[in-house]
Amino acid sequence: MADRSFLDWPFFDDGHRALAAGLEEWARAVLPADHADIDAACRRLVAALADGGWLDYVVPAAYGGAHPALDVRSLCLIREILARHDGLADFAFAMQGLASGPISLFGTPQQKDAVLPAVRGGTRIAAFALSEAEAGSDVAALATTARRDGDSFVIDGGKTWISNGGIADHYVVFARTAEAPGAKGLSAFLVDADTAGLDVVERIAVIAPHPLATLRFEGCRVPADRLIGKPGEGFKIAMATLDVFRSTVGAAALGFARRALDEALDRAATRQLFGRPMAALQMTQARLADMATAVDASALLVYRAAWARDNGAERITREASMAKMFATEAAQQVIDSAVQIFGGLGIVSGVKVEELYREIRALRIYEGATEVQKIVIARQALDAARGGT
Ligand code: COS
Repeated sequence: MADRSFLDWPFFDDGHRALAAGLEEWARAVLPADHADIDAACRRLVAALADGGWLDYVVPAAYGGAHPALDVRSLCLIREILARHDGLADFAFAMQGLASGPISLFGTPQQKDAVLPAVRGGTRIAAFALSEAEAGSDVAALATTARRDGDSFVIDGGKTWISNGGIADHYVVFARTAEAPGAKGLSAFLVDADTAGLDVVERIAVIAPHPLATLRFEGCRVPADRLIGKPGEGFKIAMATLDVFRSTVGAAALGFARRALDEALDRAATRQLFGRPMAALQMTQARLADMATAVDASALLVYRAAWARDNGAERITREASMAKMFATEAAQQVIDSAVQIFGGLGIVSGVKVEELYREIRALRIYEGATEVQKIVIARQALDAARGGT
């Protein structure tokens, strides 16, 4: 049984505790999903998450959501619990949030009406199209262009590593509109998947399978009312969305780590070695102690970031980066230790810790690799030392 004592921390209220208990019960009944066909599994998971009422947490109350604005602690709790049960369920949930986040935060009322109720209802699958072959970490270097032409924008270029690519109903696409060089010349657009000139040119197979694709835009014309926010605000929209969702990546890593710790505790207690349970060996105990401490330290950083945002902090860039970096790196170590405790069994396909070992790897890369988080954290620390914000 995973540790629940963290739910008594002052970051949470009774609503969060009820949410965690309800989702735990639901997850035990419904997960893990059948992953045989990943696209179909994702579609079913999105529908099931909607039926369970869990997608109410990815949109604001005005569009059927559970809270007036996105409650980051709820998003983190949900990702943590889903990840502990089934990485693909976490993925399906997270993408509905990340790829509707720019609309929730910056969309026009018309865009919100068109997208948010359907995302919440599980009838519209969402994708966030930022990364390019030559611009993932360096967002300001994006090369995809959007040229104004009368009442439309015409998008040309390519995107890659796009989660839900191939099954999404819409993509939030970031492109250069060139109001200024670099970060100040990007804009965001809501592009329906069936728009002429937008093609899925490659599906990418990865170590922990989920829908992932490369997209090509060739003369892809979208009405001007598909612009999200103002021209030139794309970088800010991307970063503000990532501020919210980066903490949730840390939360997913935390869920994977908690599961690995549970599996390792169970294994250490039951596996006999040198005539006694493995847990009696001090080397095993040392490992378990490090794992348990890493889990709690991750939880503190994740829920601190989420709490700060929910309590009105306008930007939680530093807190979110710390949470994402620490929790994903720590989870990798925790899971590696769990595999070690399992010995040969830990690398057998289909054994839970083997699955976690594959699941965790991408989280140290996507939504800002660890190296990017270090840049962000160091900049903030240096700014603060110089007397900035
Ligand atoms: N919220 C709002 N505005 C922000 C912001 C945030 N979190 N972060 C930066 N900005 C603003 C800055 O304030 C700056 O505006 P001013 O010049 O008016 O102050 C502007 O945006 C440019 O910021 P910065 O100078 O930091 O831009 P850089 O190009 O140097 O940014 C990093 C570099 C690495 C921080 C950025 O490109 C990044 O986060 N990259 C990783 C992106 C990512 O997660 N990719 C994965 C793809 S999504 S799966």
